[in-house]
Amino acid sequence: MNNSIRFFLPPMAFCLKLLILVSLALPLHAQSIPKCSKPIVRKEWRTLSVTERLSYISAVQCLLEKPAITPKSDMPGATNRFEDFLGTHITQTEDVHFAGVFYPWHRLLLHAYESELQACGYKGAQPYWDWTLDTSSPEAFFNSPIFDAKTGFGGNGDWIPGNSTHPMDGMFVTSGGIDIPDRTGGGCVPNGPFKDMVIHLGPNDSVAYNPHCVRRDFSPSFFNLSSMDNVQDGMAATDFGTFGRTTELTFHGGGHLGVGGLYGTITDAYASPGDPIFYLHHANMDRAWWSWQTRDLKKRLEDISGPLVRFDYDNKVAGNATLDTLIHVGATVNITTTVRDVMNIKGGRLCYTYDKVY
Ligand SMILES: [Cu+2]
Repeated sequence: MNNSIRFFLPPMAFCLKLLILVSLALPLHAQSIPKCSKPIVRKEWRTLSVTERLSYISAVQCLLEKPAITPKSDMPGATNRFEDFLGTHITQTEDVHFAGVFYPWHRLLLHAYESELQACGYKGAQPYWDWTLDTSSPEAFFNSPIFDAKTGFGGNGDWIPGNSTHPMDGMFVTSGGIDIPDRTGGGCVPNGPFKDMVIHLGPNDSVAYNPHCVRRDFSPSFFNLSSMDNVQDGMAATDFGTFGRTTELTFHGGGHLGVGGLYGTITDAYASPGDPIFYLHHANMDRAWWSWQTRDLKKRLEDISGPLVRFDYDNKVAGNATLDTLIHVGATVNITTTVRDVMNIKGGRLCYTYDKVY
């Protein structure tokens, strides 16, 4: 064998091996990770046509009519498909709030909920509620199209007196002891497609069978936490840890406490997904995270931190979440995956986008 051939052969063998490897790997790869070529587009509630809004509402009602899938042994109170999602939030609340997985976990939950709405015949994407359009005045907030009695989720509850230390007899304080000085309601959803809607899980961390109505208790000063100023403040964060920790308290808190006040369902840290508006609020949370990510996408598709144990911001108990940290949504879908899998809304298992970013 002359020198030139000897030189030639090993690379040749290597190339062949590579070719075989690549041809074996390609179809597998293509199968497991579908390409996201046509992402569905999430839009702001009021920009949907009336027909689109009504079809979203019917899909939520469809979830309320389908039987629960979660075994009664896990969640005795879960009575319908909507409450499978409520239950998965209740049982994981302490692991997924004030922790690094707050944003990734809720992204996964929303994706699962959106898929379930589509299984109910809904053709669109999960809409979001851009609260910054409604924070200019209390009137703007109260009259937001999201609360419309025909094409929205209904409005504020009737006035119920009381405060966190002296609630009215028989009333449960959902705010976790926070007092809400300018609250205005507290009663059951008074009108619209979800008038007097009943949920069977909660309040708080209970998954026992406990039928009670969904309540609203509008509180304008808390709602102001969801202002554009606070959104811009969040956008200015240069690392995910700061972004997540700050905004969970500001515009995240605004949507929850502003609509839920002292007695409202969406104020409840555990049972907040009992109010269907929760999903529009959290779609906007997700949009805020995506807005922040797109401002330096390459870097921020991999930027994750924040404590594994809630409130453990100094890592005295455990470390921080990483791309390999596992997140889980039970209920109907039963997905367990890594944070990495939900970092990109147009890759991996996710395939959606937003019409606009902050
Ligand atoms: Cu939550």
